[in-house]
Amino acid sequence: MCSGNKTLYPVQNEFRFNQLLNSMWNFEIDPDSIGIKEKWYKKLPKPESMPVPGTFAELTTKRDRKYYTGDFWYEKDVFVPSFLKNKDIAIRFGSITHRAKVFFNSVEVKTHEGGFLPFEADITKVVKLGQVNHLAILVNNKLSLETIPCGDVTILSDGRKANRPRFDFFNYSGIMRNVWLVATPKGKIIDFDLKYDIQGKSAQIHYQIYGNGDTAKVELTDRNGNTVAVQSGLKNSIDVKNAQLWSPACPYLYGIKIQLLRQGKIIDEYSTKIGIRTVKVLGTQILLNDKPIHLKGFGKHEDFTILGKATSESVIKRDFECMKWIGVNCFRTSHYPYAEEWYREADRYGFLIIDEVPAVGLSSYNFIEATKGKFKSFFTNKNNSKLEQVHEQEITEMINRDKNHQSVIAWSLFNEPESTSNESYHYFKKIFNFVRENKLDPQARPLTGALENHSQPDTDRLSQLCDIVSLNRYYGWYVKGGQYIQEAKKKFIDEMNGWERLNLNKPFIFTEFGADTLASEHRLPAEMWSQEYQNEVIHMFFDVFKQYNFIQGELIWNFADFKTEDAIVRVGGNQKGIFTRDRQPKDAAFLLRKLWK
Ligand code: GCB
Repeated sequence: MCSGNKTLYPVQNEFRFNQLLNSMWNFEIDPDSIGIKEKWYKKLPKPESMPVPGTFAELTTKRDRKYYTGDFWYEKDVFVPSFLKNKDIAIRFGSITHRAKVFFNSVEVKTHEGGFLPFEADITKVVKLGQVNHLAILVNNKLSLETIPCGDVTILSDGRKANRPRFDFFNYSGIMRNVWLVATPKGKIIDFDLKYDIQGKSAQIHYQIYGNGDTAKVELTDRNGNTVAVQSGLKNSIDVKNAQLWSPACPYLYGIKIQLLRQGKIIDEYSTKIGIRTVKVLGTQILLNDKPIHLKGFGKHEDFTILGKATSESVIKRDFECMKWIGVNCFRTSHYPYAEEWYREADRYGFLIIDEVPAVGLSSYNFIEATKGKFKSFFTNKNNSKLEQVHEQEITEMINRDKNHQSVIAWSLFNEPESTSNESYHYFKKIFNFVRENKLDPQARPLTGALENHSQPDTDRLSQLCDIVSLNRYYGWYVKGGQYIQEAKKKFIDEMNGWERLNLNKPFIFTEFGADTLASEHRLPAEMWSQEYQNEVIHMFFDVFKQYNFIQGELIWNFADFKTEDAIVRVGGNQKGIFTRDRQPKDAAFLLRKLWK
């Protein structure tokens, strides 16, 4: 069982109530961090309006606001109806980027570190029922080497702070996911674990319910709502004869209804959808329901024009429709856990997810310098114990949040950290042991992490920790691009021969490969940045993939173009998308559709 924040996705029934608080909120920046001293949590002095979910950086017309770094505040009046008396009442945030202090009726009720995972602020003791209450949140978006994602802050000549991300996506911040008022009974279901066994045509669902009742009743229903099985007890197994398994080809979902009882009386209820499936690694194969599966898909971002990283169910739907059209079965939530609505929809669509913690930028070189051989160990710096603690907290919260999604098939514990030194090995050994020894995931799904180009067969130290070895490779782009693409292919084959010789007996997947491409550019012969060149790079990679039978998947970088910081190698952001930022196909989309279908 995981420790840390436990916050089930809100549901509404006889026992539970929730109300979305999304709308225009009040907003004010606090560049001198005077808000606490001047009691801004009572009332903001000069607020402007700001959408929740939303992010100021994508909405402003001013550069200093776009890159604003530091403290800022949100404020909202919340009416809490009196029929919620005798309930536990909380405000639930889908996430706040990167850290938050929550005040309710001027009382500090919660602080939370980490910008991509949900948390609840319990307001039961301070709420005024049947009245308008005041909610205020102090947010801070500064990057540091002690938190994830990593970066630092520089001071500009006019005294303003400026974030320097050590990662290649725009550091959008604020309240970018849903916010709810939630009410739950005093005696309640706090959490539940599910585990599956499949034998031939039947399956067993092993469940454990955490809560303050003496027993539970669990009902499984089929797609049409007919009862399949009923079981009782806080910990037990349900036999399912003729089980319909969940897979990308057939994402069959059962309904599960959990009722918690105390002295024979139902005190709480929680319902959701589940799919029966198993995931294992066996030798060099990844097995879904005991059958080998080849992963085809993308590294993605939560990113869209005007929205930044703000959750939009329309974007989720469009992305998944494009992914179905192109014929993929998998994506990685590079480089942070996405909003919960992505996973709920992936369960329905049948996409497999490699769920990634925001451990990006743990390196003394950045992703471009990475190819230039600059080296200074990141993990010798004195901030590592704080970093490790935050890293572990975020892994715990991610697994806790997502463990019951059938779409999640693996956990990615890092993206491109320093990976060749003793220090990094020891740091990550602790991180991987933390997950395994504490049995954070009841289903013990495979662990992985994305390795950058320094991790060659003779230098890498982290693949030995991984159940699946994930490589990010840019042969034909950062390594020997354009007219040198043949050399790139040779180097790539040399590397893969090296891995083959090591005979790690583990599945390998490619979690990144690709080329920046402007949708406007055509060139004959192909040149870098043109659509023809993106196709050439894809052909080159697929040609090499088919030569090695331990390669079990390819997730191309990236699903769509996305916003980054300004840089001389970025034209309006990263252009490696197979779709444009507004989700229209580049030529490569038609090529991949052929290769993947
Ligand atoms: C990488 C990073 C990713 C970048 C990508 C690129 O290796 O993991 O965040 O966006 O390269 O396009 O440079």
